[in-house]
Amino acid sequence: MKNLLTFLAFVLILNCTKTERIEVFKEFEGPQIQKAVAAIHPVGENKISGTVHFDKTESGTKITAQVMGLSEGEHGFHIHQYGDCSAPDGTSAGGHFDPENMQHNSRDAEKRHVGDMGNLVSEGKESTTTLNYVDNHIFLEEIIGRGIIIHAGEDDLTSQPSGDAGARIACGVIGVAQN
Ligand SMILES: [Cu+2]
Ligand SMILES: [Zn+2]
Repeated sequence: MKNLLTFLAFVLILNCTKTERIEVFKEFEGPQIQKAVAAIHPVGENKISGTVHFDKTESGTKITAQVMGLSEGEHGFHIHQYGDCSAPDGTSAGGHFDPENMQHNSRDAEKRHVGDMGNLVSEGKESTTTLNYVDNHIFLEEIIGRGIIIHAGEDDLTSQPSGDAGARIACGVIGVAQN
């Protein structure tokens, strides 16, 4: 009996290696994501290119979009559910990214789809369209791997479920960027 207890105590000591495994898992935890980026590619015959950067800051996620080739006017600009630009019309990106089951709205609204970034406002195909703002609904950890879609028309910020912004003319996938 005494030998058995000694044996069990020995087994318990051996099991201490479990804490070492936990240490190893801690070391393999993914890096803290500070920045993400999506390269924008044309859908179909459109000639659109650009980048959208997402930077984690104290006040929220800083969004910096630079897009070339947009026709003059407003173009709906959203994060869509899937990082899948494979369909010829961009529909593989799914609907607006909406993890909280909200209504479509403007980027300034308190209740909105997380993916609602409003419109890009272009001065014409020859100019670079930019958008810079800080977003308090978008968190890097939940948008990595999802899609960016730019639309042919204006997001009216009210129509459901997606602002009636028309066809999808550009698409990108959000990935981890170098810090
Ligand atoms: Cu969209
Ligand atoms: Zn929406």
